[in-house]
Amino acid sequence: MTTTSFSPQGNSVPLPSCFLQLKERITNHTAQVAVVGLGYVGLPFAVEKAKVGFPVLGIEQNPKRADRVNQADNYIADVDDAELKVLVEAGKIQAFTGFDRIIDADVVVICVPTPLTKNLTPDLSYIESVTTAIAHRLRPGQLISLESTTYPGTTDDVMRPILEDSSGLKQGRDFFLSHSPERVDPGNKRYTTKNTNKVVGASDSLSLEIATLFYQQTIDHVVPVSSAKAAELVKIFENTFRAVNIALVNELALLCDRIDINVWEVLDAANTKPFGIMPFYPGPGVGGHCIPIDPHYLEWKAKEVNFNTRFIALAGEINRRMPSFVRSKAFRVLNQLGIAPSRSQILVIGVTYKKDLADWRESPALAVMEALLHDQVTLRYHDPYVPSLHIDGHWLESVELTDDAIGSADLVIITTEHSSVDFSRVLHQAKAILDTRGATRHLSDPDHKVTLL
Ligand code: SAJ
Repeated sequence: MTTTSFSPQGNSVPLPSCFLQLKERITNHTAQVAVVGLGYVGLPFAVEKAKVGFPVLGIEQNPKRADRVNQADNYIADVDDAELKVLVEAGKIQAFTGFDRIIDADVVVICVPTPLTKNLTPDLSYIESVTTAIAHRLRPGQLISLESTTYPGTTDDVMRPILEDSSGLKQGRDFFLSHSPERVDPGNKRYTTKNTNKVVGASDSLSLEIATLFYQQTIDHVVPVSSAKAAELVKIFENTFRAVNIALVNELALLCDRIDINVWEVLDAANTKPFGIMPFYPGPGVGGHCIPIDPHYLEWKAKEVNFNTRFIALAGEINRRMPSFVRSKAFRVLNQLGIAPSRSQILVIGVTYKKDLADWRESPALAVMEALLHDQVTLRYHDPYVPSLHIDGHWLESVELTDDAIGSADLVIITTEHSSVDFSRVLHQAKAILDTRGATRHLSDPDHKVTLL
């Protein structure tokens, strides 16, 4: 193992001994890894590290979650129950709610939420509080790596000062700091934590080297970039790319509604082009804790240099408009049936933010349902993943999708197209359907029951 590096003047300088020790512990998988935040990013990450032999400490603020991990009671769909059980029973993964054990960690990976405030500005409170807790326990030879999606500059300009000022230690000499954005597509069975290419950035060469080495132990392909802020921007660009393209097809759906063209037929045909296009489809809006949120982190940062990221603002505006468009289209259908909305019975199918997941955070279906409830619609919903919901003072329980539940509704609105739902049966039994996901677009509809978004 090389023990020297070269200064900008070309002189050979000895590598810090703490760097060499950390490198050795990472290479032989004895490095103690701490994962802060055991959610849909942190828990799968912890499992991957423990599977190759790293001892993993989970730091989870929610005591119920920490207990469930220690009982090997899995709560993340992308984690294999049996794998977690084996690792917990072998003592390879332990969860704690406090930060005291951080001092034992050689590598600390931070996977905490980065939400927005009510006026769409970044809320770094989780990152700041976790970084402060780590800083009070920081010791030479530790690698701190932020995985949370955030604006360019968070790692270097927010975290680094907290870590250095509280500890008196110096990045790149005493401790190492990197950004490696999570790239988890919840529910994606093909791409997992292990085989999803991973970008890693750091603003000094030793931090970049040691972070790249760390991620290479469990991820097939690691992509180093020259700085933490470049890595932060990579991820924000990825999500902005999606938000803008989803907004483009949503805007196309709004136009097609005006000029009476089937937007699904147009998109399906456009996507037959073998190059230069990528499938996106309209929907009732954009949910989850990434796409509707992350681009606004960049929008906020750009404003600091008096730059208006117009695509991000416009995409957000169009995507946020979709739930009210669904409401207005539903009322148009009811009016054509001669039914006043306040006297109508509506069944909503699917309330999660996207199909085959039990996650309804920021789900556009909830915005649609809230609007319908405001209009005194008699509303029921069915979602196999969500047994009950509390919306705007209403407590609703998912109804069984019986023929009667479908047939007794004046209108069925499909807001999430779960694979477990038999949409042919829904089409057969329903009086009328507003399909916001194109789930029925390839089914025969001789009685013209379906209105597509
Ligand atoms: N949506 C549409 N039309 C589309 C695609 C998506 O309306 O053509 C909607 C979905 O229904 C959902 C929302 O947009 O409500 C977001 O869906 P998504 O799959 O783009 O986002 P997430 O949050 O489930 O996962 C994404 C990742 N997804 C993919 O790459 C396919 C990826 O962008 C990030 O790794 C991840 O967010 C993250 O953690 O940032």
